[in-house]
Formats: sequence, C-alpha cells, structure tokens
Amino acid sequence: MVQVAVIMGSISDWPVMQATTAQLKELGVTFEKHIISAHRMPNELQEFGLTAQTKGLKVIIAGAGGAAHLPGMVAANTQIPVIGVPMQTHALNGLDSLLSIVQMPTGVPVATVAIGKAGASNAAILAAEIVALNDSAVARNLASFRANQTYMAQESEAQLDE
Ligand code: RP5
Repeated sequence: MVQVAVIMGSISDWPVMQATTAQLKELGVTFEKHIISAHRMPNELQEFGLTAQTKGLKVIIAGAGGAAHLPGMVAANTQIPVIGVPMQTHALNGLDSLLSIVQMPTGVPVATVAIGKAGASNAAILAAEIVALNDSAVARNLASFRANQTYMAQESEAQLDE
C-alpha cells in the first residue's frame, strides 16, 4: 500500500517538489504523485481528499504557490495529516504562499514547512517520521540518514583549513 501522496498545484511546482520525492525515495517511503489544482480542478481536489484515507495513505504532502489553497482544502476534506510546502514565487518571493498555507483556522491544521526546496525536503523527512511510527524499516533508514548527516557536518570542519 502506498504510504504518502505528493500533490502539487501545477507542473510549475515540480522542479521544487522533486526534492520531496527524491528524499522519500532515499528514506524508503512509498509514494504516489499528482497534479491537483485547487482552483482549476476543484472537483478532483475534493474527490482526492475524501478517498485518501480509504486508499491507506498515511500522510499527504501538498506543494502550492501564490494563493496556495491546495494544502488547506485537502486538509478540509481528510483527517490524514497534511504537510504544506510553500513555493517561492516571483511576485512576493513566497511570503504569499507561506501565509496562505500556514494561517489555517482553528480545527483544520496544516503542518507548514519552509519556503522552497528546504521545505520540500523537510516535508519528506517529516512524513517519513510519521510513517516510521509504524514501519521499522523506515525508522532504520531515518536513523542512518541522521547519523550520516551528523558525520558530514562533523567532517566539514576540516574544510575550514582549506
Ligand atoms: C498554484 O499557482 C500552483 O501551486 C503554482 O505554484 C501557482 C502558479 O501556477 P501556474 O500558473 O504556474 O500553473 O496553484
């Protein structure tokens, strides 16, 4: 059964959301990916949200930019945890996306990560941490990932002399 759904509002979000799918792959989390526009495909959005739980999905990662209503509207239609990734935009540099995603009303949460690629990667790691609560293989992959990250940071000190 697929563990995580990665959805985005537009094909223009894909270069950033590839950081999410790459990180999920590295951590051994199974995923599916879709373009679902909150504004251009409202019926598909509702159908996706209403059927997500019965499909067995554990987490939904939703990337969107500008008037970024996708994560919030998916969260309105499911009780599966939703992680929102704000795209960096040309007009307002992503602050529009961030505020659109993070300022949810009480009762319908969206876990919001940083703007752009850092957020896209962290969304995958956060999703893996949720999946790992009931998946020991993913938990082991996460532990290795963390250990390697620490090792790389420690080793980078040597570059200070270069
Ligand atoms: C949002 O509008 C998408 O998530 C995208 O970030 C933004 C712009 O979409 P395009 O006009 O590039 O398709 O729905």
